[in-house]
Amino acid sequence: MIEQTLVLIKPDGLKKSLTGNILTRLSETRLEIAGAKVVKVTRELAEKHYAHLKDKPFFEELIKYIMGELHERKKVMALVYHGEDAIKKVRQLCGETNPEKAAPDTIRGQYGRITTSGVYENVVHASANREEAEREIKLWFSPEELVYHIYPVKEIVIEKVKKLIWV
Ligand code: IDP
Ligand code: MG
Repeated sequence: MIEQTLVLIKPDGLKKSLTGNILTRLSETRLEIAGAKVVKVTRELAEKHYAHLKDKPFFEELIKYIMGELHERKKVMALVYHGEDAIKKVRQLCGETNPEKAAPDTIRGQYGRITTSGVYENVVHASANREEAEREIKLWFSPEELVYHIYPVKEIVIEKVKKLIWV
């Protein structure tokens, strides 16, 4: 089954200069990158992304973490990987949520840590299942930012849209 999955290189991954290493590990999956960009994460985006965790005691710290407030890097790298069984392949490579429990040869096992204040700094996010992947890809990317579409799209005409262009 051809799937797409969202990967985020979290602010700790960027601060630790792990982007290249993480992309190299992800290339082991032989999946294709369908989209990639650097995103400044607003509180609104962070809260939507982690909406399912809003009742957890670590929610506020998690929002600060993904917004980059713990790492002086107010951005994440967002990627969509595309191909056969993409969700499971990427998730397995990332490893368990708790970086101390993640197998040592997974990305989280290699590079993650738990801070003294209890945040799981696990350097990457990966969609957990098909429903989550669809919701997250549509939250982080517009169809125009992806080279392959597995979810239906439609064309609309927008007039009088304010945008930046090169002068
Ligand atoms: P996942 O990232 O493996 O899918 P989720 O349960 O969706 O795990 O949690 C989202 C993120 O919240 C995790 O990646 C981790 O950074 C953080 N997190 C999850 N559970 C805990 C916890 O028990 N303590 C501290 N942080 C946690
Ligand atoms: Mg999750």
